[in-house]
Amino acid sequence: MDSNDCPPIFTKSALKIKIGEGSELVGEEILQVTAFDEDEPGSPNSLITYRFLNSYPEFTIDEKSGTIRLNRDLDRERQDAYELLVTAEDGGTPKLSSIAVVSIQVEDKNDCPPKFESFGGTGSSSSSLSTSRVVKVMEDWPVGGVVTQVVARDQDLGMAGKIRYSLVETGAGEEDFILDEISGVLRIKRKLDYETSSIYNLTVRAKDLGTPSLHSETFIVVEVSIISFLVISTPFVVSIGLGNCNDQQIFPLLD
Ligand SMILES: [Ca+2]
Ligand SMILES: [Ca+2]
Ligand SMILES: [Ca+2]
Ligand SMILES: [Ca+2]
Repeated sequence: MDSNDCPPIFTKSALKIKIGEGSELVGEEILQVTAFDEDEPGSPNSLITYRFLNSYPEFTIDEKSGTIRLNRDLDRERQDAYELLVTAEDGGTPKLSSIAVVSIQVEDKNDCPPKFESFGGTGSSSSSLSTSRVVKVMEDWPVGGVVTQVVARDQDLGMAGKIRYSLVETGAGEEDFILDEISGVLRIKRKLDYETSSIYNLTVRAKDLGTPSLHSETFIVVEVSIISFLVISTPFVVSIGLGNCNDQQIFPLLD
């Protein structure tokens, strides 16, 4: 009469695999764990059941075969590694079991396009709209003067997360501006002239250096403010009766 004196033993108690992120392998077998039990073949004492001790919705295990499948897509930006604890338990009384560890590393793919951050204006007033950013510049802002800076982030690794900025040619007068492809700083390239162009609707692209490359776009509205030497910027006070008559302001009477 066999007694249950042998626990199931995994052929490998520690396994490491790498899986690319994404959904390509959903439903597929990614590996199989195997254990042996030396008690009487065909008896409950050697009948093995596989289970996870910790559970993730991303993985399932077949109780009888030890086959581990991918149950849903992996996203390296959400979780880049898993450690699955698998137990193999026999059907004896009492039950005996052992544990194996499956380490899964999620490999990166270029699945994140660059994402523009909220706006930071420079040297001029600014406001942020949901789809475009408005920057006001005086028409005498010098060539080379900074108008604004765009910043985008990309969560991918390596080249897939490196960003280059550019002005998209849409015929909106982008040749009057220059955008630094590394820093995202927008500067004036040609002297602005309110009478020629008082508003620009620029399209800015951020692309990553992944293969294939991903990109996104945002919009900058540059409003050119006219320079008027007649503008009086401070509250005007007419002084009368103080000092001599040269201090007094004299206005023509209008009909
Ligand atoms: Ca056993
Ligand atoms: Ca991802
Ligand atoms: Ca990624
Ligand atoms: Ca990317």
